[in-house]
Order: sequence, then structure tokens, then C-alpha cells
Amino acid sequence: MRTTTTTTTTVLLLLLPQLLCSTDTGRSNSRHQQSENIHKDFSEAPVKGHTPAAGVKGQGWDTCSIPCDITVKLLRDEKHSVCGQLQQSLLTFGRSTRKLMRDVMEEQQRALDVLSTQVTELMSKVQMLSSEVQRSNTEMFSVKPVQSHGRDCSDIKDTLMSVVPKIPSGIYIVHPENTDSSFEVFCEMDYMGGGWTVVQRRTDGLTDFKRPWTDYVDGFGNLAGEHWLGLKKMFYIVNQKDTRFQLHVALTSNTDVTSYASYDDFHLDNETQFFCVHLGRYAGSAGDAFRGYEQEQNQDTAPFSASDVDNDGCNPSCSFESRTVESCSAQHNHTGWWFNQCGLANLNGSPEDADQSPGQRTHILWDTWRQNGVPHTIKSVTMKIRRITTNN
Ligand SMILES: [Ca+2]
Repeated sequence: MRTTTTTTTTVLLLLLPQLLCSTDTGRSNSRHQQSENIHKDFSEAPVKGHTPAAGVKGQGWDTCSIPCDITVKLLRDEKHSVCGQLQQSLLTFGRSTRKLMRDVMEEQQRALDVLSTQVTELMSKVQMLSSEVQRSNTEMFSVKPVQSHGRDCSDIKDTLMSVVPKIPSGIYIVHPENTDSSFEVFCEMDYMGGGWTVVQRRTDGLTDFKRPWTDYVDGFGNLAGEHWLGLKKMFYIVNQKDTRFQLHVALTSNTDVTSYASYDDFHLDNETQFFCVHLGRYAGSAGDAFRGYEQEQNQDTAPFSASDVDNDGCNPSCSFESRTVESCSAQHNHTGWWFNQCGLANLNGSPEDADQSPGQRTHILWDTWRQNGVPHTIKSVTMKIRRITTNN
């Protein structure tokens, strides 16, 4: 009897849903037989709370001999057990998933670290190569001055072209006619036929052009890079006898557009007249900013001014753009130039893009070179001179 009871309990645990609320009608089939029948009828189990349909006969279904309250308790216990197992499985699954994600992320981080290190190494190699190229370029132009004297770069070119097939650009020593002065200049021998003496170059903003009068008179900077040759040296070159010099202004915008302005009779008065500039006729694509649009903007024949020497034509002050200006040099970043009521040209401004002081003109200015009515932002400029007649 005990064996029979144990077997029944086991079957009940397995097949609890089928046994819900079956009623005991006293049929006397053996319980083993009942279990077998239940197994057979598994797929046709009655719905909880309902007796089997009256028409279902011959399938061995009989009412349950276990009281309902015990059945419910067994069901509840089974449910709790299954729920517990499910929760446990979910926790285990969650832990596994988190660990997996952590592993994947750590793996990705390691890969990123490796890539980042490689990028850093590459960047430092590029920087090293770049500075190497820059250094070799500088060395190429900074070699000892060619010991070939001439009166100016045009004269040197004319002398050398008969003896060497190609004359290199670089630093040469010149000795202008009727002076006791020899000095170094940068000669451009490749540009537009060569023979150009560079008198000003602004390219990277690394040289300070906020200078007093004496610096603009004597010159400053690095001849192979940014520099101002000096008013006195310019004067010596362009005032030689039987010569006439062309001034060529080569401009490059920050979008790498190029343009130029050319003047066919560039010369200066002497220092007692503050090196007044004379230009001759204009030709070019950048417009005649030296003369501007109106007479009061005309810098032709204007004397030179610097931060400490004021010949700017604003006496005591000029007024434009609702501003009162006493010193054009101060208005133009304390640079030197042939200002005339400031005007529309100052090639000694900064190549930097942004005008950092509102109302100030700190950048390289050539106002007549415009696109859609707006002046180009100029990132580099070179002023160079060349003889256009050697004797007449
Ligand atoms: Ca003034």
C-alpha cells in the first residue's frame, strides 16, 4: 500500500496540470491503471476547474482521487520550485552576459590602445620628417653667401648667365654702385626670368614686424625667410645711376589663390625725406592698392612711418569707419609703411587669418584685391625689385 502511494505522488508531481480539480466519483479502477490512462491522455488534459466532457469515453479518464487542497499545494510547491530554478538560471545568464561584455570591451580597449600608440608613433615620425625637410630647405637657402659680387641681383644674373647654365636662388652679396656699402640680399633667380632682389617677405608670421624706425631703416629678419631688407639698402639699390627698377608684389591668399601688382619705376627719396616712395605705372591682377580708389588714399610719394616716427598724414588725426586714428602705425599693428591717412596697402601686416583686435588692421592689407566685393585674406607676400633698363 505504501509503495502504491509513493508511485502515485511521483506521477502527480510530473503531471500536476492534468490533475487539477478532478473529482472523485468513486470509480474503482486501480490507481496504476489511472496513471497509465493519464499518460495516454496527456494531450487531452481537462481545463482546470472543469470535469472532463461527458462525451469523452473509452479513453480511461476518471476523476481524481486526490483532494483538491492537496493538489493545489503540490502545484504551488512545484511552481515555486520552477520559479526558483528560473531565477537562478536568469542570474547565472546575467552574470555570464556581463562577463562576456566586459571581456569584449576590454579586448576592444586593448586594440584601441595599440592603434592609438601606432598613430602617435606615426605622427611623431611625420613631424620629424617635416622638420627634417624644413631644416634642409633652410640650409639650402642659408648656405654661406655666394661670393659673387654684383651691384644687385639683376646685375649678378647678367654676369653669371654667361658662365653658368643655371643660376641658383639664394643669398648673394651685393655692392650697389656709388656706395661704400656691401650687404647680403636674397636673389630669386627662378621666378619670372630671375634677377629679382627680394626687399620684403612675409610668409609665416614668425618674425616680429612691430619695429621702431631704425629697424625699418637698417632691415631685420632672416633673408632666407621673413625679412625686411631695410630702407637704406633699398635706397642704395634703386638709386644707382642709369637704372630703373620694377617693383613686383606677389600675393597668395589663404585659399592659395595668387595675384600680383607691378610698378615700373620704383625708387625712394633719401633718409632726410623719410624715404618717400615713388612707384611709376601700375600693372597686375591685384589692383593698385598703393594708390587706392581716392586721392586721399594715395600712398604714392608718401614718406615712411614707423611706430615711433609719424609721417602718416593724420595730423592730428584721421577719421574713418567712425573711428579717430592718430597713428596709422598703431592702427596697423605697430608696423612700418608708407602710410597716407593710412590708405589701402600695408604689406608688413600679419599673415595670420584672424583680425584679433576689432577695428584694428593687423593683417597683411592689399584692399583692392577682392573676391565678390570682399578683400582676400592674404597669407603670404613677397616684394621684389628688378632692373628694367640697365643703361639709357
Ligand atoms: Ca599721425
